[in-house]
Amino acid sequence: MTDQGSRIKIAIQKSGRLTDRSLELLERCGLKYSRGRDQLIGFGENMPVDILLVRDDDIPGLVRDEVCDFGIVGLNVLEERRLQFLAEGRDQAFRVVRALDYGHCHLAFGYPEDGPVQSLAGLQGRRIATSYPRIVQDFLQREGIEAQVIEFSGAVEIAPGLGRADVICDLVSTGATLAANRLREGETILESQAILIRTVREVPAAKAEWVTRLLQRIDGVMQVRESKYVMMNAPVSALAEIARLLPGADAPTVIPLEGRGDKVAVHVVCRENVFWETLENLKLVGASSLLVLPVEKMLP
Ligand code: PRT
Ligand code: ZN
Repeated sequence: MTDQGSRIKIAIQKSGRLTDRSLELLERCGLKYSRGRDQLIGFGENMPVDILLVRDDDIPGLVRDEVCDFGIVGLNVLEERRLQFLAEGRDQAFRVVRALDYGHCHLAFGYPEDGPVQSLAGLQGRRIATSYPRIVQDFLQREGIEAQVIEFSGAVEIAPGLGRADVICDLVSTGATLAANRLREGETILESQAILIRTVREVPAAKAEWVTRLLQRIDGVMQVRESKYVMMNAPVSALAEIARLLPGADAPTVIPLEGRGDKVAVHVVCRENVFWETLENLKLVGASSLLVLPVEKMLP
């Protein structure tokens, strides 16, 4: 596993909001790694996969330049970089593989509570502070609004208070930061979450097998998050009704119960969470001895 040409490199955020969940995802795919002394690389010990720990803003470029085969980054960063690369004449810099369902937030306007601008209609000719100038400019252009976009690399929410902008456009998750700065949340221009990207070119043949395995494992990890294994006893006559009641269920396994006449054991994987109401409804159609178990791993 020392041949660099056959090792898959994945760029993730070094220290920030996406770091823990990204490492957890790779660990749940079975990856065991040791960190180098500089802490910038996690060397895979049991799979030919290495992790590069970098600033999130650098991840799209590392994948575009094929320094890394994969990257995990917020859609907000990805979209901002995509527009930048497009302006530089590179329309295909990376491919989106999967939305990973963590790191959820949205890019929205924030209007000073007692300011003159309270909606898109008032933006014409105003100053907008943001860390995502290209996404905002792109949105304004599509809406036919002419406004001055001022780039801030951080602390965007204090720009109106400093007199540097009339309005902001920033990431929001709980809304607490906007409220603390007396800003009212306005229109959302982008819904974001962590995204897995890969190089435009196919990986070399030496890596292909492990790439396939890794992607399958990522799918498996994502599927089991909500999946449940449900077991119950039930009358044969209730099988159709049971299948209808179970959310996202695969074809159930039906096992005869020794000496129990028309009763069978039903085992089924549900790809959505199973709530108490569902169990109560199953009981109403004749099911008994209901058991719901979490699913640890899954491979289609
Ligand atoms: O050092 P590096 O450049 O790698 O990190 P960073 O500081 O640029 O990014 P980081 O770690 O703050 O966020 C990484 C990614 O997490 C972002 O690109 C988003 O995709 C995602 N994410 C999810 C968020 C938030 N939620 C979030 N709430 N990124 C930032 N915020 C900030 C927001 O900018 C604002 O300041 O949190 C504040 C608002 O939060 P609420 O809860 O008060 O609304
Ligand atoms: Zn960043």
